[in-house]
Amino acid sequence: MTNSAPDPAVARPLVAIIMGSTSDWETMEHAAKTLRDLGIAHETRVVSAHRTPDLLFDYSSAAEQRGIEVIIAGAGGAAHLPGMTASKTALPVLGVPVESKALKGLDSLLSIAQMPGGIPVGTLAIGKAGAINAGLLAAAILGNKYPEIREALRKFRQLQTAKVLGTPDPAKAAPALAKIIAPAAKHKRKKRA
Ligand code: RP5
Repeated sequence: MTNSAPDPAVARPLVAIIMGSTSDWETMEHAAKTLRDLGIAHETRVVSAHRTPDLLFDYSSAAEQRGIEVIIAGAGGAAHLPGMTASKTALPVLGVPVESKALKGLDSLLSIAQMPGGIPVGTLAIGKAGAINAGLLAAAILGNKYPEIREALRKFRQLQTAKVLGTPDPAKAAPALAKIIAPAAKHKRKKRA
């Protein structure tokens, strides 16, 4: 039996994107965009490990029953959200270290990655790249069950490869910039003559 992925426009969300603060949205919106581009239904919520610990427990405990299949959790600084979420659910939890002002996200990265054996968090890169990759990794996990999602991910990868191969010379990839600069350079030469 094949599973068909629910229509993202009407469906129950398969992925939950949670974050410690609204200030994390600037980073986490890239995970949401990635899922949207792949047509994966998802929800987004602020759930703080420190400021709303009871909500964190309730949300994480109920996620599986509500039909969520992957949780992406982003947090910065003393980033306990992904690890504590993982401690309350058997669903795969992907952690995104948000770049902190004080330590550039190294604190977030270590807080999320250095889990004790027994409670894993799949930890991605700091910041935007990590948020995008969390979306792609969630798609890869779901792709094992939903063929349309696997296909969407395959198409994304093909397109990405074609884009790189299509612009092998970065100097030729910036004609717009050359057009802006060239007239000014001509003008300067005239003046000197
Ligand atoms: C963490 O503290 C959040 O994940 C956020 O990255 C950081 C700062 O939060 P705000 O003070 O901006 O709300 O819990």
